[in-house]
Amino acid sequence: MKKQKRALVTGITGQDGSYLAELLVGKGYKVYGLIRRSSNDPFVRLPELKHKVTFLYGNLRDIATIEAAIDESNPDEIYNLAAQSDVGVSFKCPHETIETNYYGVGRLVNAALAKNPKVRIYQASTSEMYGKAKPPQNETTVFMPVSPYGESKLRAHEDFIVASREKRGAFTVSGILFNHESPRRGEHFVTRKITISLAKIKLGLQDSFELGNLEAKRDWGYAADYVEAMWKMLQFDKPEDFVIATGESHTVRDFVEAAASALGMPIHWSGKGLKEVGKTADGKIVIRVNKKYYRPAEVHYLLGDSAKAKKKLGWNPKVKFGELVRMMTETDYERLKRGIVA
Ligand code: NAP
Ligand code: F7E
Repeated sequence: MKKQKRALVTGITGQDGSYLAELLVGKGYKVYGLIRRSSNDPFVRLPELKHKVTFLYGNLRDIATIEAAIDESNPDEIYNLAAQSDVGVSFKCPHETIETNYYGVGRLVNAALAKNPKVRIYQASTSEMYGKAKPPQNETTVFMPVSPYGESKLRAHEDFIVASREKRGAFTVSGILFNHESPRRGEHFVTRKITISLAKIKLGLQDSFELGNLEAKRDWGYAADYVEAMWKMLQFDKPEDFVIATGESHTVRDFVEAAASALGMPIHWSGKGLKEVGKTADGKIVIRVNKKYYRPAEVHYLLGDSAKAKKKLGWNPKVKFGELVRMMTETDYERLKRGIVA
């Protein structure tokens, strides 16, 4: 009989963690998830899955808990999804960001390789590492991060993922994932903020909301497609890094317009810069621009080229921008209509 594979997933209570846990459980893995004492009840909305995952208390900032989780789970594969993942917050909390996203990765990788040098490790790297680099960005593009978040992820990628692979022969890989979203996306990220706010406005539960930079361009894909790529990277015959993206880029403004259209409530813009507003057909102001949501340094244009993943992993995004925006907007509208807050 084939041995049941064992996976340890950090960040399992996050957006990607929940989709990845579903995928791995579906593939017959024994799944362990690292959770913090302060984490929300994991999988409150996925009760069936909750009973199929073994949760272990731990924190990437605490080496003893990492070692204990590795001992107990004895994993064949580790997916490190845990992070202080909010780029805007990273400017305000650089220490916490670096502690978790840089030193935390070092603790996990070193402890895992000390226990089992053959363990396969996936690191959640990011398109934020490209920063100012000219689009389209792929595996050969030079990284130019502009935020503490991007910097922390880049340092972890180079010092622990690439270095362990090249100097120790370890199976350590980075998925350089561009933005990916879903109805499970955290509410402080711009896509979910937009879909929740517009759905509330449509239902008469809110009058208006504020945004920052409307011109930033992102390559937005669907999280469930992206966790499949993570798994494929750890099944590949060699440890290599891969860019995962849709190859389409849209502005924040495009996202607002598509979400508003999905609700049958088109937005008309007027004014410029910080004075710009978005109005509904009856002239009611529903969107304002507020400097508070601008970042000290912005990544203006991300557009990923995932030709390598397509060729070597056979990975393709199934859901593109239009369908993603509709899915997120309709899900939030239906939830709010039934009185479910998030
Ligand atoms: P997310 O929803 O913000 O989830 C982050 C997870 O990390 C949560 O489960 C959180 O646990 C956990 N965490 C935070 N600090 C921790 C610590 N010190 N110790 C242990 N766990 C900790 O993020 P996501 O969107 O699923 O993203 C998953 C990973 O991919 C992250 O590393 C992110 O940086 C990276 N990434 C995301 C994207 C994207 O577009 N989504 C793109 C590229 C890369 P609590 O529940 O306890 O807070
Ligand atoms: O911002 C602009 C903001 O916070 C997207 C994380 O998953 O993807 C994510 O990072 C854009 C930025 O995501 C608001 O300035 C305008 O240009 O949704 P976001 P992000 O910063 O791209 C990468 C790949 C990751 O790795 C990260 O973990 O939208 N923007 N107005 C706003 N952003 C927010 N959050 N809120 C606003 O009101």
